[in-house]
Amino acid sequence: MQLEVIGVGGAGCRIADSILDADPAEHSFVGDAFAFDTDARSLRALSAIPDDHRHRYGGTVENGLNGNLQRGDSVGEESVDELERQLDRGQPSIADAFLIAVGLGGATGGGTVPHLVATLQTMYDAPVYVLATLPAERELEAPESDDGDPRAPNASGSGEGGVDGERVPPAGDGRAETHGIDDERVETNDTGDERVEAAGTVGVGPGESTRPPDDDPTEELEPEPTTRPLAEENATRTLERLEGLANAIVCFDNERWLKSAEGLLEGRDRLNRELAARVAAFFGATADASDGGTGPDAETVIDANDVGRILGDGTDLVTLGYGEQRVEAESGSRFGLGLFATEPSVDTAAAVSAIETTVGKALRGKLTLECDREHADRGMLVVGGPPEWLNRRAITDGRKTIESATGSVEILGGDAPRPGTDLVYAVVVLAGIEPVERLEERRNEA
Ligand SMILES: Nc1nc2c(ncn2[C@@H]2O[C@H](COP(=O)(O)OP(=O)(O)OP(=O)(O)O)[C@@H](O)[C@H]2O)c(=O)[nH]1
Ligand SMILES: [Mg+2]
Repeated sequence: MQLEVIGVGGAGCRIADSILDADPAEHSFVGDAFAFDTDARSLRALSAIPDDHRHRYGGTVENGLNGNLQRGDSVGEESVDELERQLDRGQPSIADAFLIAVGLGGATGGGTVPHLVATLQTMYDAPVYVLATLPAERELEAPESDDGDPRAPNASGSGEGGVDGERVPPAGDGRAETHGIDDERVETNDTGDERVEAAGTVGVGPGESTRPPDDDPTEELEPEPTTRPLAEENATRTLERLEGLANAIVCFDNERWLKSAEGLLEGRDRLNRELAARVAAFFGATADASDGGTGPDAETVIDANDVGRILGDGTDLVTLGYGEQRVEAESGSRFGLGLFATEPSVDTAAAVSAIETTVGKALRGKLTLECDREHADRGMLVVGGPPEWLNRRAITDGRKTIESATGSVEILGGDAPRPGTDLVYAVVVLAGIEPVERLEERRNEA
């Protein structure tokens, strides 16, 4: 299955970028990836999406809409035809589905996505799925600033009043150091010791260059807001707008995935990688030989129809679970062992146990959006890994485990043989998971 991945707004573009980055060469599921934003600086900071698939819109809007959803809605409405035409740089007409990534707390993404989804629904037959992040509570904090500038960041954007770790002030010119996109420091350093944080009123997230772009050295750089007081309200409104438009909404709850003292700007690259890895594990399983993939075919292939059946078309919420375990794999080539390979020598009990473990982690572990497993209406299990480890009976048992946890009889199972790898992994997709506590609380408040 081939997906047309479209990111809208800062979060959406970064997530689309991460998905393209995680798209496995041998089982590529991304047909095209696009990034649309009103903020040129955010677009420039992307790494995987090619330049001609990045598009800035919104006329005179400079650095995004800073959470003004009403403006986002009008800009989105005015721009949707322009955005839709951008897609012709790729091959949207042969896509099996669209996946539109958006951060629900913002204005650009949140304002545009309902218009874009509606337009795609009328232009194409393929289903339109939305991949949406829910804001973290620590973003809502009113900014602490002397001059009342709503863009001035408070300490690291953390709702808990900042981290205890040592602050490293920005370099002498008032700008934080430039970090490359590939800078792994955010991930490798959990203590925050080496973090470059906002001091005073200039704040930038790691992985974000503060240098003016080469083409326009005079461009004024507004700091990115570290708090978004309207994020939760925006999220609720945009979710409502999507009702009846999107086929399904895959959710990712930033609150659950950030570490306790971590600000969004610090943690977001890691979060995006985690989310992209889950998306890739799921949709990568749907990319088979007919998509130009290589290697052995799955015993039970999941295709676009299966995905459509499980995700549905009633704007149901969807959550993803993931588990993996390293195993000792045959040292075969990635391109399939073929008929002439020596007999694989994996102990059945070990294979069964690896699958049981990963399915358990995927089902009981942290989901992209926490939900009561029993509420899921439909689901899917994909087990991937070295072919000799993919024990059929264990996969069937895994599917039954999910049936009994959810009480649903609509659970599909599939496998994804990956020769030459040493990971057994399981992805659990749960659809129709409402009521979800995280959202009900907000709705009741609204
Ligand atoms: N997971 C994740 N969430 C993000 C990221 N960036 C922002 N968010 C979330 O997405 C919400 C919206 O932020 P943006 O996507 O930057 O907003 P936007 O769509 O660009 O809208 P404006 O900047 O207000 O014009 C925030 O409130 C955060 O909850 C990211 O890189 N990853
Ligand atoms: Mg923005």
